[in-house]
Amino acid sequence: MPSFDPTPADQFSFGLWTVGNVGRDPFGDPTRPALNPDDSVRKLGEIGAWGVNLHDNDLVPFDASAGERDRIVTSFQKACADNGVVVPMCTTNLFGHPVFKDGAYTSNDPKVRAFALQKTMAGIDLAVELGAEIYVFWGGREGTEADACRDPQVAIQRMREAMNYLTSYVKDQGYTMTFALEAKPNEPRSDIYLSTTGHMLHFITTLDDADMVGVNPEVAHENMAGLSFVHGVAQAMEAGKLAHIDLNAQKGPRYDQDLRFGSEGLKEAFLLVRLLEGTAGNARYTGPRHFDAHAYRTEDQAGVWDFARGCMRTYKILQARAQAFDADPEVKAILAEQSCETADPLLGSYTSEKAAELSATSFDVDGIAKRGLRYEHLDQLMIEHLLGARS
Ligand code: DIG
Ligand code: MN
Ligand code: MN
Repeated sequence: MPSFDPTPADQFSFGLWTVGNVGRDPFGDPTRPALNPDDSVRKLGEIGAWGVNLHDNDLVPFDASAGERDRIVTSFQKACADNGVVVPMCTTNLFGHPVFKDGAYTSNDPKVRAFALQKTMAGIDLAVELGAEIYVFWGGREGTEADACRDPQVAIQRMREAMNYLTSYVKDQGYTMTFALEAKPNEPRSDIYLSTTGHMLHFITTLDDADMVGVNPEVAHENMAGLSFVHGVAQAMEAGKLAHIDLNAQKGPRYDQDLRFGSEGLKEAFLLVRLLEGTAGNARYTGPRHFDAHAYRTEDQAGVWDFARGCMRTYKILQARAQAFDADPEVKAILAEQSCETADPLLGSYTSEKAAELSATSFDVDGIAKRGLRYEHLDQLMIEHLLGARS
């Protein structure tokens, strides 16, 4: 049995807020003590994680003085260096403080929008100081309950204004930074603007610096919308816009569960890892594999590290299963049948000659329709690889 121990080459990362989750939920108090960021980094290094991510206030308290901020950052940088852990991604907490209760960049109050920009610029400065080159934007409060409160078109325009302002700030400072926009359909707001990865991919095309901006899809969030996460990630990859990814698990459309990767939706997790690792022959995703998830509320600190190890181990097991699946001669034979037809000369780029020939072509539609595609056997082979019944 191969080793499924994580290596830096796997680029597995966790947010401070994930392993530091204290088990609070809307109906219950914390079940675990808060973790010191430096201790989290040390433990992440011990279990083989490559990177640690953070919101500004996961590390620097909202009301910290400049001196306290510098002391905390210096200590954290040392912890990262001492434990061989990098900081690939940072983001801004624009959802915790009551000031953001009706949004940050989309708030009706221009002072709130200005404060959100100020806080984000400081967060980007911190990211650069820590060596991060990916900056995530998750608009947890960018939404509504009372939809009459603002024209949703204006909300999009305010988001665009904020993104354009902030990419200009990055360029003005001479930073190297890619923005990664993270969609979610709802929670904590009744509806959140730019609710899926698809919405974000279009929104990016309307930005001044679209080349600096990609997406950060999350398994749970697309599943909350009842969508195929694999198809959303595939569209982002095909567009060259998969800047980052939040891996976790979700038991169908319900509240955001942020469960251990692969603990639900195993078939989708397998197909996701197959896509990201390119075992079927597509270009491999080369960015961080970030587990934006947390341990069950039932767990103590030891259980948190069981959770973290489980995320990484399941990813590597699925990677091995996907490699075996795509190397399976029976799988290859069925997939080869699918591409047996050489590309029909009538397809591809349009010419008037081709169109005329196509219009004059007669098709054996009944003959084509009768063809069995052997997908039942193909999917059964996948299930058997997943269950370890084939290797
Ligand atoms: C929630 O899925 C969001 C926040 O945890 C954070 O802003 C972002 C970073 O991955 N994901
Ligand atoms: Mn996330
Ligand atoms: Mn989530």
